[in-house]
This record gives sequence, structure tokens and C-alpha cells, in this order.
Amino acid sequence: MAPRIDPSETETYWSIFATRTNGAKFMTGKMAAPLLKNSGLRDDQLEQVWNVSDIDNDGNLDFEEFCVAMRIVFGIVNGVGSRHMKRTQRQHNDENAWV
Ligand SMILES: [Ca+2]
Repeated sequence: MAPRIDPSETETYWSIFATRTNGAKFMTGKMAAPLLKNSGLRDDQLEQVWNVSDIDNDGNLDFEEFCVAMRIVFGIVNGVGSRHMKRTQRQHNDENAWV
């Protein structure tokens, strides 16, 4: 999988990343967990997201890995496979509100 990420997306992801990490280079699993849980995805989905995005498997996400994670999560939240999830109307209207 080679997702294309356009600059505006990168900016969005960077602002989330920078806020969560408070300037650190890595987002730890502990920092990422509440963010990922906010997405409303199931734990097994989040585990898969994490496994795919933590490319070097060190238990932290650097920004590049974080982009991969966000890309996947947004993809799922915004429709891919969403028939398995209960979504509120508000989330439909403002699909990225969970961040
Ligand atoms: Ca990593």
C-alpha cells in the first residue's frame, strides 16, 4: 500500500501530531491510544492500524508512521468499511471531528 498524501493533509496531520507530542519526535503508544480510540474504530482495527503504521516496530510513531496511521484511520472513518460501524449523524456531517 502506497498512499499518496497531499500537502494539506500533511499539514493537518502535523498539527495533530505536534499537539499530541508537545514537540517530541515520536508519538508513543500511550499518547496515540486516546486519539486512536476517539476515531470510534474497534480495538482490533486499531491494533491493525498500529501494526501497519509502526513500520520499524519500536512501539512509537514518528511523523511518517503517524501519517500512515492517520491515513488508514481517516480512510476507514470516512467510509471504507464503515458499514460495520455505528456512526452518529454528527460524525457523518463532520467526519474529522474526532481529532
Ligand atoms: Ca515506529
